[in-house]
Amino acid sequence: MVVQALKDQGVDTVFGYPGGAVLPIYDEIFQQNDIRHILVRHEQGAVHAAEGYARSTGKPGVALVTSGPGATNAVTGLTDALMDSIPIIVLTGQVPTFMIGSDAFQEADTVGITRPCTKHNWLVKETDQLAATLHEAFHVATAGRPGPVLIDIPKDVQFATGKYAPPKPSTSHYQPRLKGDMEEITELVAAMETAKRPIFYTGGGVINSGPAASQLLRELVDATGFPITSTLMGLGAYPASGKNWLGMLGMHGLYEANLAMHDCDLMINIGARFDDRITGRIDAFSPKSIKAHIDIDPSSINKVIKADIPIVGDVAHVLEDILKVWKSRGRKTNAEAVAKWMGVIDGWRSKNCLAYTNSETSIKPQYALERLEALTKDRKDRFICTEVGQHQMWAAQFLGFEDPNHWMTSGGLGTMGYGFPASIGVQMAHPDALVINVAGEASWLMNMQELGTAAQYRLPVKQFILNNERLGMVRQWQELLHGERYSHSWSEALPDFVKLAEAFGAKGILCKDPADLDDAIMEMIEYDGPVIFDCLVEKHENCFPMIPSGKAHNEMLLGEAETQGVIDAKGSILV
Ligand SMILES: Cc1cc2nc3c(=O)[nH]c(=O)nc-3n(C[C@H](O)[C@H](O)[C@H](O)COP(=O)(O)OP(=O)(O)OC[C@H]3O[C@@H](n4cnc5c(N)ncnc54)[C@H](O)[C@@H]3O)c2cc1C
Ligand SMILES: Cc1ncc(C[n+]2csc(CCOP(=O)(O)OP(=O)(O)O)c2C)c(N)n1
Repeated sequence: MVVQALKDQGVDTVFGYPGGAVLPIYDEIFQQNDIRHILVRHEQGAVHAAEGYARSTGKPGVALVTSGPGATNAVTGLTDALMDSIPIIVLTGQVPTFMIGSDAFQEADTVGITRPCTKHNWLVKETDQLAATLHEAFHVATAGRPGPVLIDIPKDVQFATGKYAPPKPSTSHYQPRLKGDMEEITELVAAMETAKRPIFYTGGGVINSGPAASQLLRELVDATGFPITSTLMGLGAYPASGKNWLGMLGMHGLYEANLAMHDCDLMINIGARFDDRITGRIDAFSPKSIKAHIDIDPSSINKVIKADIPIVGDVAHVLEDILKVWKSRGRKTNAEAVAKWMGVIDGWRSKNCLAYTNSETSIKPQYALERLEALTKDRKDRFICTEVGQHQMWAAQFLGFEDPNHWMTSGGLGTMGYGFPASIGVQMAHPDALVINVAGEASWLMNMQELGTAAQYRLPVKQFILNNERLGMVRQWQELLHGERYSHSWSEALPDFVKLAEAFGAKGILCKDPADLDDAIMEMIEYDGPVIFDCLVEKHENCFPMIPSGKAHNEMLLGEAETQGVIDAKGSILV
């Protein structure tokens, strides 16, 4: 029933790790060829791989793990997917129903443990409920605001036989609203017609809504001429080469994007959730603007920031209606004022906030990413994953994303160890694509065991490690906010990454000289197999711009290079 339900739901790949409580399912997997099972090396890896698969395809990802430690190892991945609204289905084995509650071997209260970190979960005690529950799980994971679901299946239920019910059109009570309220949409269009300093602030919800949403967004931005910025999670929904693109906003966002958010008079939030890395100090957040908020999850609206124009609905549906209404009313904007506004933004842009001082002797992490971008940006099949830290922010700043679903990163939970298994999931879904995980050495080591998975399946994932021998983001905060007291923010026993790669049958490349970088990157790209690229970078480089936690958008720290000498003793200034 489990395998048949997965097939009927269109699943082609399952990431998993076996154990006693799931052996009947593994036995069925062995006896069929329609679904590929990828044996990871840790259950956290299975869940992140399923996330990478889901984010890069728009289809739900599936993981299969055993009871007890298998299930508890999946908790970080589930929480990660919940925070970032990623649709995944996790199947866990459970001890037989008659042993539940007896402290049986490898028993854990999986539904209890995962209740707060799933969108929904089920313990299936009756075999006849199994098929319907599996189909409902796919519906819940993907409908409305996507998220992780978990189905806990006791071993006696797995051994039993029963009647399989194929999927039918959903009769579920869970039917999220897709169409926005037309009155609110008309109010938003009226505000767009008169706005002098408008801005689109877009997020992961545009990606979640599917490719049509990105197309409609492009049409709306190009037709209105309004500037657009995006959260970390929404990169690629509007192309980085687009003329109205301001770059990412938020804590490490661009100067021009953050100041435009602060000074705008109409903020149109499309599928973003006013995360604290965006708002900074709430009482100083964009004080003079009318705020419209389009979100499929009613609980997201008014949660952090009061919406003047709340629109509950799916991004694609709402954008379609906005365009219809706006066109029917004569495609009006306050063009003169908007042109002036773009001029102001250009002034901020001229500050060149990503400028950095390059070096001929050591590799600056920004330079490494600039070269990676130059050498790979023309490849439509490029997918980028990241770990968490400075490298993640530099990747967001220095790599340009032209299409949705090509950027996989852990935003809400900020899970070190996410990127490598996620890259495995992406590569499984796109076998011929160029899949690169931009990593810090500390994050990468958190799930390094997945090198075994990459080697076993000959997955040509490229691990581009910006190795500063530091927990760089932590070290940066300690430098700027904790009096340069570097408490436990470096590792003293890093492995030789080239030997490590070779030990697993992968390729290792070491690069420490900026002059060698281009050739080394090309060698990495051209190698047909997994590669660990150990890029030794400047150890104490800081990632700017930076809005310290709890500060306002216009209290941004800039780095030395952009401030043209107007800096304080620490090499940074308050704007
Ligand atoms: C080290 C570090 C630094 C960071 N710095 C930054 C930073 O500088 N800038 C930044 O932007 N982020 C940063 N982040 C990420 C940040 O923590 C949040 O994850 C991110 O800002 C949230 O993005 P989002 O608002 O697009 O939300 P998401 O988590 O993507 O949420 C999407 C929203 O859209 C809604 N939605 C989903 N599907 C649909 C649909 N079909 N239709 C309509 N609505 C839908 C959801 O209900 C939700 O409200 C950082 C993370 C880390 C780890
Ligand atoms: C699992 C986990 N533990 C701790 C943290 C806190 N944290 C955020 S960034 C960071 C340092 C990351 O170092 P590295 O991967 O080397 O990247 P860098 O910042 O140097 O680019 C730490 C410890 C986290 N995000 N996730």
